[in-house]
Amino acid sequence: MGQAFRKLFDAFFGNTEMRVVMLGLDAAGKTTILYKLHIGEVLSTVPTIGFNVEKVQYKNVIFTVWDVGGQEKLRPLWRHYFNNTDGLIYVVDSLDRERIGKAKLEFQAIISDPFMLNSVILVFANKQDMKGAMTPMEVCEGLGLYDIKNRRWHIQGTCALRGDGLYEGLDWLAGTLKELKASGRSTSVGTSSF
Ligand SMILES: Nc1nc2c(ncn2[C@@H]2O[C@H](COP(=O)(O)OP(=O)(O)OP(=O)(O)O)[C@@H](O)[C@H]2O)c(=O)[nH]1
Ligand SMILES: [Mg+2]
Repeated sequence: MGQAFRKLFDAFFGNTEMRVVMLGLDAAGKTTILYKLHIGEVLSTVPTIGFNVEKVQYKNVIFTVWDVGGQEKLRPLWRHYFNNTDGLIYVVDSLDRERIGKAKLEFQAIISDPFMLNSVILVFANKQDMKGAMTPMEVCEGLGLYDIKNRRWHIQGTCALRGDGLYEGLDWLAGTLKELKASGRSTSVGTSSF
């Protein structure tokens, strides 16, 4: 579809495009989530070196989702994906209690970056299918979400393998981004799905 026609088509059907960056420590489940959303299937993944990017249509929102490798040596590259980002999806391996402190440090660094100050924050507390996983509330506390001021955030428990919670998360993201775009302002309300 030509670009002008695409814009007309989107305007007519009320489609909105949103750029979302998905980050989190290695093995949190980012690539699994991306392809579960994009093709509806669980692909066998290898650690991402660099990034994957796919468009995901949900209702009348077209999300361009950037999934960036989370290994320690790759994390300095995350900031190159920050510009023009409407939303952050931060994925946490809820089974990884040992690294929740590390996950918090990286998370706090992302959300305080000047290029990320306007992005809304969706946290996926992933791997909820695993026995012994932290609950979304524990992940919430672990990341320090309650201390966030003047930002829109939401936490959602997910199981990427089954797809549980993923669309609920996108629903919140779409609704919140549309609301903010319509009002031209942001508010400091956090919500959770425990
Ligand atoms: N049990 C369980 N395993 C999951 C879930 N989501 C992902 N995994 C597994 O976790 C492992 C890592 O998943 P990836 O999607 O490759 O992780 P990633 O966040 O992309 O990792 P990097 O690319 O290294 O940053 C894979 O073996 C997945 O099958 C989940 O919800 N439950
Ligand atoms: Mg990956």
